[in-house]
Amino acid sequence: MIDLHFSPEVQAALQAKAPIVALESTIITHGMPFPQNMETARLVEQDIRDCGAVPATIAVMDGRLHIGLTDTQLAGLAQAGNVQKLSRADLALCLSSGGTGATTVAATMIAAKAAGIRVFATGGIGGVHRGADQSFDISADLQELAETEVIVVGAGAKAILDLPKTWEVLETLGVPVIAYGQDNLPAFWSSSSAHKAPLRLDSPEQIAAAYAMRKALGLKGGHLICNPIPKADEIPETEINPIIRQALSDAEAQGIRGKEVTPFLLSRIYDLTKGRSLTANIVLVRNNARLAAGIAQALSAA
Ligand code: PSU
Ligand code: MN
Repeated sequence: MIDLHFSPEVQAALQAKAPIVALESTIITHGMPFPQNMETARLVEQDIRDCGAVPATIAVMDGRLHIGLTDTQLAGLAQAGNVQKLSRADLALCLSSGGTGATTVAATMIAAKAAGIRVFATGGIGGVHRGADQSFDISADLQELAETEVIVVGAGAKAILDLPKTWEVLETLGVPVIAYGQDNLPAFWSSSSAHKAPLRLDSPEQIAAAYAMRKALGLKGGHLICNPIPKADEIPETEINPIIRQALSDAEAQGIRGKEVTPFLLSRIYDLTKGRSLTANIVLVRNNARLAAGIAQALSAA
Protein backbone atom coordinates (compact mmCIF):
# COMPACT_ATOMS: atom_id res chain seq x y z
CA MET A 1 0.00 0.00 0.00
CA ILE A 2 1.05 3.54 -0.66
CA ASP A 3 2.11 5.76 2.26
CA LEU A 4 -0.57 8.28 3.13
CA HIS A 5 0.46 11.50 4.88
CA PHE A 6 -2.29 12.52 7.26
CA SER A 7 -2.59 15.97 8.79
CA PRO A 8 -2.65 15.84 12.61
CA GLU A 9 -6.35 16.77 12.58
CA VAL A 10 -7.29 13.94 10.18
CA GLN A 11 -5.04 11.44 11.97
CA ALA A 12 -6.87 12.16 15.24
CA ALA A 13 -10.26 11.90 13.55
CA LEU A 14 -9.39 8.52 12.03
CA GLN A 15 -8.29 7.20 15.41
CA ALA A 16 -11.46 8.47 17.06
CA LYS A 17 -13.59 7.14 14.14
CA ALA A 18 -14.97 10.66 13.83
CA PRO A 19 -16.81 11.74 10.65
CA ILE A 20 -14.46 12.98 7.90
CA VAL A 21 -15.18 14.76 4.61
CA ALA A 22 -12.64 14.66 1.76
CA LEU A 23 -12.11 17.79 -0.36
CA GLU A 24 -10.44 18.11 -3.74
CA SER A 25 -7.63 20.55 -4.53
CA THR A 26 -8.05 21.19 -8.28
CA ILE A 27 -10.84 23.58 -7.45
CA ILE A 28 -8.22 25.56 -5.45
CA THR A 29 -5.42 25.54 -8.04
CA HIS A 30 -7.35 25.48 -11.32
CA GLY A 31 -10.96 26.36 -10.49
CA MET A 32 -10.76 29.73 -8.74
CA PRO A 33 -8.41 32.75 -8.82
CA PHE A 34 -6.18 33.74 -5.89
CA PRO A 35 -7.01 34.91 -3.22
CA GLN A 36 -10.63 33.73 -3.40
CA ASN A 37 -9.42 30.16 -3.87
CA MET A 38 -7.56 30.25 -0.55
CA GLU A 39 -10.35 32.04 1.30
CA THR A 40 -12.89 29.55 -0.04
CA ALA A 41 -10.75 26.53 0.86
CA ARG A 42 -10.52 27.83 4.43
CA LEU A 43 -14.23 28.64 4.66
CA VAL A 44 -15.21 25.22 3.33
CA GLU A 45 -12.95 23.48 5.84
CA GLN A 46 -14.45 25.56 8.66
CA ASP A 47 -18.01 24.84 7.47
CA ILE A 48 -17.27 21.13 7.80
CA ARG A 49 -15.88 21.59 11.32
CA ASP A 50 -18.89 23.73 12.29
CA CYS A 51 -21.11 20.84 11.16
CA GLY A 52 -19.30 18.38 13.42
CA ALA A 53 -16.96 16.67 10.93
CA VAL A 54 -13.29 16.94 10.01
CA PRO A 55 -12.12 18.23 6.60
CA ALA A 56 -9.45 16.35 4.65
CA THR A 57 -8.21 18.34 1.66
CA ILE A 58 -6.29 16.01 -0.62
CA ALA A 59 -3.23 16.92 -2.72
CA VAL A 60 0.15 15.60 -3.82
CA MET A 61 3.12 17.58 -2.53
CA ASP A 62 6.70 16.59 -3.38
CA GLY A 63 5.62 13.07 -4.24
CA ARG A 64 3.61 12.52 -1.06
CA LEU A 65 -0.11 11.88 -1.00
CA HIS A 66 -1.53 14.20 1.64
CA ILE A 67 -4.87 13.47 3.29
CA GLY A 68 -5.61 16.72 5.08
CA LEU A 69 -3.41 19.80 4.76
CA THR A 70 -2.18 22.15 7.44
CA ASP A 71 -3.18 25.78 6.94
CA THR A 72 0.36 26.59 5.76
CA GLN A 73 0.23 23.81 3.17
CA LEU A 74 -3.22 24.93 2.03
CA ALA A 75 -2.09 28.54 1.63
CA GLY A 76 1.05 27.40 -0.20
CA LEU A 77 -0.93 25.33 -2.68
CA ALA A 78 -3.37 28.18 -3.32
CA GLN A 79 -0.50 30.48 -4.33
CA ALA A 80 1.78 28.03 -6.12
CA GLY A 81 2.12 28.37 -9.88
CA ASN A 82 2.62 25.36 -12.14
CA VAL A 83 0.77 22.83 -10.01
CA GLN A 84 -0.23 19.80 -12.10
CA LYS A 85 -3.89 18.83 -12.49
CA LEU A 86 -4.07 15.17 -11.49
CA SER A 87 -6.77 12.82 -12.62
CA ARG A 88 -6.71 8.99 -12.47
CA ALA A 89 -4.21 8.84 -15.35
CA ASP A 90 -1.71 11.25 -13.74
CA LEU A 91 -1.73 10.37 -10.06
CA ALA A 92 0.79 7.53 -9.93
CA LEU A 93 3.36 9.24 -12.12
CA CYS A 94 3.22 12.45 -10.08
CA LEU A 95 3.79 10.43 -6.89
CA SER A 96 6.58 8.29 -8.35
CA SER A 97 8.44 11.30 -9.75
CA GLY A 98 8.22 13.41 -6.59
CA GLY A 99 5.91 15.96 -8.19
CA THR A 100 3.29 18.33 -6.83
CA GLY A 101 -0.26 18.28 -8.07
CA ALA A 102 -3.86 19.02 -7.25
CA THR A 103 -6.40 16.22 -7.36
CA THR A 104 -9.56 16.33 -9.51
CA VAL A 105 -12.77 14.61 -8.49
CA ALA A 106 -11.49 11.32 -9.93
CA ALA A 107 -8.11 11.41 -8.18
CA THR A 108 -9.64 12.66 -4.92
CA MET A 109 -12.04 9.70 -4.92
CA ILE A 110 -9.11 7.29 -5.34
CA ALA A 111 -7.21 8.92 -2.46
CA ALA A 112 -10.28 9.16 -0.21
CA LYS A 113 -11.01 5.48 -0.66
CA ALA A 114 -7.40 4.59 0.10
CA ALA A 115 -7.72 6.59 3.33
CA GLY A 116 -11.04 5.00 4.31
CA ILE A 117 -13.01 8.24 3.80
CA ARG A 118 -16.48 7.59 2.39
CA VAL A 119 -17.76 11.05 1.52
CA PHE A 120 -16.32 13.89 -0.52
CA ALA A 121 -17.59 17.41 -1.27
CA THR A 122 -16.85 19.40 -4.41
CA GLY A 123 -18.39 22.11 -6.60
CA GLY A 124 -19.50 20.09 -9.57
CA ILE A 125 -18.11 17.01 -11.26
CA GLY A 126 -16.58 16.89 -14.72
CA GLY A 127 -18.56 15.16 -17.47
CA VAL A 128 -19.29 15.05 -21.17
CA HIS A 129 -18.15 18.29 -22.81
CA ARG A 130 -20.34 20.07 -25.34
CA GLY A 131 -19.15 19.06 -28.80
CA ALA A 132 -17.91 15.73 -27.43
CA ASP A 133 -19.14 14.05 -30.62
CA GLN A 134 -16.19 15.80 -32.30
CA SER A 135 -13.67 16.20 -29.45
CA PHE A 136 -14.39 12.95 -27.54
CA ASP A 137 -13.76 15.03 -24.38
CA ILE A 138 -15.36 13.14 -21.50
CA SER A 139 -14.05 13.64 -17.96
CA ALA A 140 -12.50 10.67 -16.19
CA ASP A 141 -14.69 11.69 -13.22
CA LEU A 142 -17.56 9.69 -14.75
CA GLN A 143 -15.63 6.43 -15.03
CA GLU A 144 -14.32 6.96 -11.49
CA LEU A 145 -17.86 7.18 -10.14
CA ALA A 146 -18.47 3.79 -11.75
CA GLU A 147 -15.38 2.30 -10.07
CA THR A 148 -14.79 3.80 -6.66
CA GLU A 149 -17.13 3.62 -3.71
CA VAL A 150 -17.18 7.19 -2.45
CA ILE A 151 -20.22 9.44 -2.08
CA VAL A 152 -19.57 12.62 -4.08
CA VAL A 153 -21.62 15.69 -3.16
CA GLY A 154 -21.75 18.33 -5.92
CA ALA A 155 -24.20 20.83 -7.39
CA GLY A 156 -24.62 18.39 -10.26
CA ALA A 157 -22.13 18.51 -13.10
CA LYS A 158 -20.67 21.82 -14.23
CA ALA A 159 -23.11 23.61 -16.54
CA ILE A 160 -20.36 24.28 -19.08
CA LEU A 161 -20.85 20.61 -20.00
CA ASP A 162 -23.42 18.82 -22.09
CA LEU A 163 -25.58 17.92 -19.10
CA PRO A 164 -28.08 15.56 -20.81
CA LYS A 165 -25.19 13.50 -22.24
CA THR A 166 -23.44 13.52 -18.87
CA TRP A 167 -26.54 12.08 -17.18
CA GLU A 168 -26.89 9.46 -19.94
CA VAL A 169 -23.30 8.27 -19.48
CA LEU A 170 -23.75 8.01 -15.71
CA GLU A 171 -26.88 5.94 -16.26
CA THR A 172 -24.96 3.64 -18.63
CA LEU A 173 -22.20 3.28 -16.04
CA GLY A 174 -24.73 2.36 -13.35
CA VAL A 175 -23.99 5.34 -11.11
CA PRO A 176 -26.84 6.40 -8.81
CA VAL A 177 -27.50 10.09 -9.59
CA ILE A 178 -29.53 11.41 -6.69
CA ALA A 179 -31.10 14.87 -6.49
CA TYR A 180 -31.18 16.16 -2.94
CA GLY A 181 -34.56 17.47 -1.83
CA GLN A 182 -36.06 18.12 -5.27
CA ASP A 183 -37.37 16.23 -8.30
CA ASN A 184 -35.14 17.75 -10.98
CA LEU A 185 -31.38 17.93 -11.30
CA PRO A 186 -29.60 21.16 -10.40
CA ALA A 187 -27.30 22.71 -13.02
CA PHE A 188 -24.34 24.01 -10.96
CA TRP A 189 -24.92 27.81 -10.92
CA SER A 190 -28.68 27.22 -11.32
CA SER A 191 -30.71 25.47 -8.66
CA SER A 192 -32.92 23.61 -11.11
CA SER A 193 -33.02 22.38 -14.68
CA ALA A 194 -35.53 20.80 -17.03
CA HIS A 195 -33.89 17.42 -16.46
CA LYS A 196 -35.82 15.13 -14.12
CA ALA A 197 -33.58 13.41 -11.58
CA PRO A 198 -33.40 9.63 -11.90
CA LEU A 199 -33.39 9.33 -8.08
CA ARG A 200 -34.23 11.61 -5.18
CA LEU A 201 -33.40 11.53 -1.45
CA ASP A 202 -34.21 14.03 1.28
CA SER A 203 -31.92 13.39 4.23
CA PRO A 204 -28.32 12.43 5.06
CA GLU A 205 -29.65 9.29 6.80
CA GLN A 206 -31.35 8.10 3.60
CA ILE A 207 -28.12 8.66 1.69
CA ALA A 208 -26.11 6.71 4.27
CA ALA A 209 -28.64 3.86 4.06
CA ALA A 210 -28.43 3.77 0.24
CA TYR A 211 -24.63 3.66 0.49
CA ALA A 212 -24.75 0.76 2.96
CA MET A 213 -27.20 -1.17 0.78
CA ARG A 214 -25.11 -0.76 -2.36
CA LYS A 215 -22.11 -2.06 -0.44
CA ALA A 216 -24.15 -5.00 0.86
CA LEU A 217 -25.09 -5.84 -2.73
CA GLY A 218 -21.38 -5.97 -3.56
CA LEU A 219 -21.67 -3.28 -6.22
CA LYS A 220 -18.56 -1.25 -6.86
CA GLY A 221 -18.75 2.44 -7.62
CA GLY A 222 -19.89 5.62 -5.93
CA HIS A 223 -22.98 7.74 -5.51
CA LEU A 224 -23.43 11.22 -6.94
CA ILE A 225 -25.50 13.52 -4.75
CA CYS A 226 -26.71 16.56 -6.68
CA ASN A 227 -27.29 19.33 -4.15
CA PRO A 228 -28.94 22.49 -5.54
CA ILE A 229 -27.39 25.89 -4.86
CA PRO A 230 -29.72 27.92 -2.60
CA LYS A 231 -32.20 29.81 -4.81
CA ALA A 232 -31.21 33.21 -3.42
CA ASP A 233 -27.67 32.79 -4.76
CA GLU A 234 -28.31 31.08 -8.09
CA ILE A 235 -27.75 32.40 -11.60
CA PRO A 236 -30.82 31.26 -13.54
CA GLU A 237 -30.19 29.13 -16.65
CA THR A 238 -31.62 31.82 -18.95
CA GLU A 239 -28.91 34.23 -17.72
CA ILE A 240 -25.92 31.91 -17.60
CA ASN A 241 -26.54 29.96 -20.83
CA PRO A 242 -25.67 32.77 -23.28
CA ILE A 243 -22.51 33.44 -21.25
CA ILE A 244 -21.51 29.77 -21.36
CA ARG A 245 -22.02 29.80 -25.14
CA GLN A 246 -19.80 32.87 -25.46
CA ALA A 247 -17.06 31.24 -23.34
CA LEU A 248 -17.27 28.06 -25.42
CA SER A 249 -16.87 29.96 -28.68
CA ASP A 250 -13.87 31.84 -27.21
CA ALA A 251 -12.31 28.49 -26.23
CA GLU A 252 -12.87 27.22 -29.75
CA ALA A 253 -11.38 30.36 -31.32
CA GLN A 254 -8.28 30.10 -29.11
CA GLY A 255 -7.82 26.38 -29.75
CA ILE A 256 -8.11 25.39 -26.06
CA ARG A 257 -7.93 21.59 -25.69
CA GLY A 258 -7.81 18.76 -23.17
CA LYS A 259 -7.16 19.55 -19.52
CA GLU A 260 -7.12 23.28 -20.19
CA VAL A 261 -10.75 23.38 -21.28
CA THR A 262 -12.43 23.37 -17.86
CA PRO A 263 -10.10 25.95 -16.21
CA PHE A 264 -10.32 28.20 -19.29
CA LEU A 265 -14.13 28.17 -19.36
CA LEU A 266 -14.47 28.83 -15.63
CA SER A 267 -12.14 31.80 -15.79
CA ARG A 268 -13.77 33.20 -18.96
CA ILE A 269 -17.22 32.92 -17.35
CA TYR A 270 -15.85 34.70 -14.28
CA ASP A 271 -14.81 37.62 -16.50
CA LEU A 272 -18.04 37.65 -18.49
CA THR A 273 -20.21 37.64 -15.33
CA LYS A 274 -17.91 40.19 -13.62
CA GLY A 275 -17.25 37.77 -10.80
CA ARG A 276 -20.82 36.66 -10.16
CA SER A 277 -20.10 33.09 -11.28
CA LEU A 278 -17.38 32.85 -8.64
CA THR A 279 -19.65 34.18 -5.88
CA ALA A 280 -22.22 31.52 -6.78
CA ASN A 281 -19.52 28.85 -7.04
CA ILE A 282 -18.31 29.66 -3.51
CA VAL A 283 -21.85 29.50 -2.11
CA LEU A 284 -22.56 26.14 -3.72
CA VAL A 285 -19.29 24.52 -2.61
CA ARG A 286 -19.97 25.57 0.98
CA ASN A 287 -23.52 24.26 0.72
CA ASN A 288 -22.16 20.92 -0.53
CA ALA A 289 -19.60 20.77 2.28
CA ARG A 290 -22.32 21.14 4.91
CA LEU A 291 -24.43 18.38 3.39
CA ALA A 292 -21.36 16.13 3.09
CA ALA A 293 -20.63 16.70 6.79
CA GLY A 294 -24.18 15.58 7.61
CA ILE A 295 -23.74 12.47 5.47
CA ALA A 296 -20.40 11.70 7.14
CA GLN A 297 -22.13 11.88 10.52
CA ALA A 298 -24.98 9.65 9.36
CA LEU A 299 -22.42 7.12 8.04
CA SER A 300 -20.56 7.15 11.37
CA ALA A 301 -23.76 6.69 13.34
CA ALA A 302 -24.96 3.76 11.21
N1 PSU B 1 -15.75 21.89 -9.82
C1 PSU B 1 -15.53 23.21 -9.70
N2 PSU B 1 -14.36 23.72 -10.15
C2 PSU B 1 -13.39 22.90 -10.70
C3 PSU B 1 -13.62 21.49 -10.81
C4 PSU B 1 -14.82 21.05 -10.36
O1 PSU B 1 -16.41 23.94 -9.20
O2 PSU B 1 -12.33 23.38 -11.05
C5 PSU B 1 -12.55 20.54 -11.36
C6 PSU B 1 -12.72 19.19 -10.65
O3 PSU B 1 -11.49 18.87 -10.10
C7 PSU B 1 -13.12 18.23 -11.74
C8 PSU B 1 -12.36 18.78 -12.90
O4 PSU B 1 -12.78 16.90 -11.43
O5 PSU B 1 -12.60 20.20 -12.75
C9 PSU B 1 -12.83 18.21 -14.21
O6 PSU B 1 -11.84 18.42 -15.18
P1 PSU B 1 -11.87 17.58 -16.55
O7 PSU B 1 -13.12 18.01 -17.25
O8 PSU B 1 -10.61 18.00 -17.28
O9 PSU B 1 -11.87 16.12 -16.17
MN1 MN C 1 -11.27 16.35 -20.55
